[in-house]
Amino acid sequence: MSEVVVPEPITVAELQLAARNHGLPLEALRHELTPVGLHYVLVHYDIPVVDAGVWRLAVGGEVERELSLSLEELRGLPAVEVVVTMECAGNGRARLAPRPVSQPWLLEAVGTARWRGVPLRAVLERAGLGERAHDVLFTGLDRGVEGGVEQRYERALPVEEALREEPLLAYEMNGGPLPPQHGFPLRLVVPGWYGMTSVKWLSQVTVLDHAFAGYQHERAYRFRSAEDEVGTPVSRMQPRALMVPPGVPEFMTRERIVDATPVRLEGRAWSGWAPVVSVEVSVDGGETWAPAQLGGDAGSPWAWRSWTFEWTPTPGRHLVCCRAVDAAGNGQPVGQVWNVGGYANNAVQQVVVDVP
Ligand SMILES: Nc1nc2c(c(=O)[nH]1)N[C@H]1C(S)=C(S)[C@@H](COP(=O)(O)O)O[C@H]1N2
Ligand SMILES: [Mo]
Repeated sequence: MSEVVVPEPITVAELQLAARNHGLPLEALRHELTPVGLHYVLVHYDIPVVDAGVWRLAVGGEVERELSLSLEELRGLPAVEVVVTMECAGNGRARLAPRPVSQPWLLEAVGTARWRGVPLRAVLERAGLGERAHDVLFTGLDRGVEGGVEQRYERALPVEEALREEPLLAYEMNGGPLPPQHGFPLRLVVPGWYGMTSVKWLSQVTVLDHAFAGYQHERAYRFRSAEDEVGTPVSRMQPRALMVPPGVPEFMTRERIVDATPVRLEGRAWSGWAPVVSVEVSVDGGETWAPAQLGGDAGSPWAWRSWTFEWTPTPGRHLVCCRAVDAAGNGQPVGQVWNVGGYANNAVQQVVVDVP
């Protein structure tokens, strides 16, 4: 039985990030929609305070008409709502050995919310895309220095991705205004993609005639097996199944204590590439697997699906695991697939269970 070990001591720098950026307590997987305060938070720099009365969204670059939209004007446009599971690309990073030093997520950098806003496409159509449009750049109000580079947080989408139906300029989360930490007053939400794409505190949308080559594209968010490689960009979420850890925890180790009576294991599973088509559970550390029962998808193809599994544990120590497969055939490795930035580590969850 191979147990999860944290290979090297956590540094103060990592702890500083971990204390600011919180995850979803795994028991909150019981909620189909994550209560706002339990949704994971990831902020590279500082959370800005924005006066919505003076804030405007600027739309410019390779467009026929530049736009400057107030929050009231955006709220006046036809709105849509979509339930979206969002996961940080660094989820699973702290389980890699050697551990890439950044926000040390274990498994909990995920959440599902109902976002309301204006389809990005509708705003781009109002502005009218120029013929040379290549990328659409999203600029946040937050600033910082990262890897020695002074910057505002910025990410871009290729025009064909930006013009898809689902990307949203969101001003509401679970029925209320965006909370400060989730991007008030407006953020991008790109269903299916890892969270770095969904720029918060949005202030500018700029249509470029070339591929954006900023820090968050060229230095960060690339799969590289060595520092000097060009690598390939991180984009959509790999499949992952997570379970609500059963029973009760031991305070320090978080290992679980479960009675020797039938227990229903439950959790959620998602993929940004295609719908999840199967979840399997192993109660022997990944030696043997059995199918879980799949449930609903929160009414949205971009949201996680619930799953359950009936288990009658025997006394002893067990390593309980779960894994998902999507309709495109993507699955989850049992072992690690290492990369420099520690992105998209979707190795299966392993929960140590003691049955007295
Ligand atoms: N402006 C801005 N947008 C941002 C970030 C940021 O630091 N600044 N972090 C990104 C990352 S890495 C993730 S995973 C998601 C997290 O969104 P959440 O905090 O609402 O869960 O926001 C993305 N958008
Ligand atoms: Mo992230």
